[in-house]
Amino acid sequence: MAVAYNDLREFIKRLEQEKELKRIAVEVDVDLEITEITDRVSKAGGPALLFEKPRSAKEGKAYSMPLLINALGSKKRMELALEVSSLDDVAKRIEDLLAMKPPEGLLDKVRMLPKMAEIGSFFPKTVKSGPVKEVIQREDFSLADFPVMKCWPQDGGRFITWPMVVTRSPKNGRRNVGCYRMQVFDARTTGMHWQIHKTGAEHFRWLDRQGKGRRMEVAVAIGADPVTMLAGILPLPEDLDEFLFAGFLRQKSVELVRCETVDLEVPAHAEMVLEGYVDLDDIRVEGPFGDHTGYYSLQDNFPAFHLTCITRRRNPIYVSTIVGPPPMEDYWMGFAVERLFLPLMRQQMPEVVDMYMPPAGVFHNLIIVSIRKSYPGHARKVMNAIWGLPGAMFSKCIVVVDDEVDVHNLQEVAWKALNHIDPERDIQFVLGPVDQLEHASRLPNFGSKMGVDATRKWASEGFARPWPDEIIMDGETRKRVDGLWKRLGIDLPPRR
Ligand SMILES: Cc1cc2nc3c(=O)[nH]c(=O)nc-3n(C[C@H](O)[C@H](O)[C@H](O)COP(=O)(O)O)c2cc1C
Ligand SMILES: [Mn+2]
Repeated sequence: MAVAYNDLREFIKRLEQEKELKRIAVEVDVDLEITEITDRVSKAGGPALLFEKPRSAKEGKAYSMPLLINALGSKKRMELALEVSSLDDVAKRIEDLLAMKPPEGLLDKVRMLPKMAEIGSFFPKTVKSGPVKEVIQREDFSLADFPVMKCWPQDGGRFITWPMVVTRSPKNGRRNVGCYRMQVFDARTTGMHWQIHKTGAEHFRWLDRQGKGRRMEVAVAIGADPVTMLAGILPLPEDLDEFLFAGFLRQKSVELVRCETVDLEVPAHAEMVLEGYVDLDDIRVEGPFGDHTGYYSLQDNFPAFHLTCITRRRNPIYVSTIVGPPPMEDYWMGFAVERLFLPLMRQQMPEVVDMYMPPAGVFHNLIIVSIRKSYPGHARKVMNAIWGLPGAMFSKCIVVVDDEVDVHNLQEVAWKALNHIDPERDIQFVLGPVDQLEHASRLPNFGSKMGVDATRKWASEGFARPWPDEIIMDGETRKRVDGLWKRLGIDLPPRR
């Protein structure tokens, strides 16, 4: 196993060695141009891009810091980030961790020690200082110095798209890290787009519930080792610290430093950190913004984030990402979520064999799950359980198929699912919370979801008719035809 990347720079170096990064020396505008270039590269499966000379014609500005984008936008780069040859290797580690039982006898406890020590060694470590403190700006700073992109034509402004937003729960003091976009309002104020279901929003509600103050401290890190950056987007259970999870994933603690003006810790090796606060009395209109769905998310109210200090490296690298019509970089983030969370899902539902979220479904619109069916109504139990999981709760359509179906083969899924359903009987609608980005639901954040039981139906489910066999040619005939194939002179490979 390789040694974890300490910071973004080590990852960039690795990407360059692997020919997975292209430096762009030409001046390119942060208004729309970077998006158009990155979108083309992204759709073609191209490399990460390091724009060395971002500029803004509108502001009449050449930025002093480069902009990295599409850093995790391929399977290969995601594997490089996690330092594995396949994401299933990480899934396996998570599975092993989950398989740990609480020790029963003394002998068990002794046996557990090495494993516990290993996990203990992944806890975030607070250190005295780090590169993110090379420059500390308490007075003289402005977001106008950062190459923040306007991504799409109808966007309401410039958006910081890959922040690691750190908050602490006013209820229990637990830390959370989430990636919530931030619209730049002015030199020292941004929006804080934590959606209603997300942990940052819950922390903010606790501030209100407790009634002890109107402000909540927030710290925002931009650019770090790739696993820490990824951890901010993972739909972890609310009370699980993303920095701890990042430490587990990279097999090395995340080093943290204390902020200057707020009581929070941030990655010591980050490229830059924005410190500040949100205020219950300062809620503003945010958006619109060209979003994951391939549509604009409309204007809505979100808290304003007030900056009190910026700390950074001497020559920081700004990290951005774009979302929009799929597939884009975020598809690969979703892919990582899918692979890493399969073991977590299986812990609660061992019957789940595999799952797939196709790019066109933009994470939450479609999830296909294969199960080993064991009892009547089993597919519906699985749907209901998925609608209760963090993240997956938003799944608008869930299609459940039998274990022999390859969920990654959409042709096979459609063929079998469409054959197996009696629509009125096998489709179930439920009402519940929907993703805040959902634009078709009857109300914001509330709407219906659909589960399709595409498993083979059983007599114990009231299906009294015989279920036909799937058509499969017998092995003998196949072998004979394989033998004949060359002589037939048909210009095709011998097997489909
Ligand atoms: C590129 C990207 C941008 C995102 N932007 C937002 C956002 O603006 N608001 C939001 O609530 N979630 C956004 N998300 C999803 C959250 O990061 C994700 O739900 C995460 O699990 C939230 O962390 P939490 O569960 O600790 O709240 C984004 C995800 C990605 C990959
Ligand atoms: Mn979280």
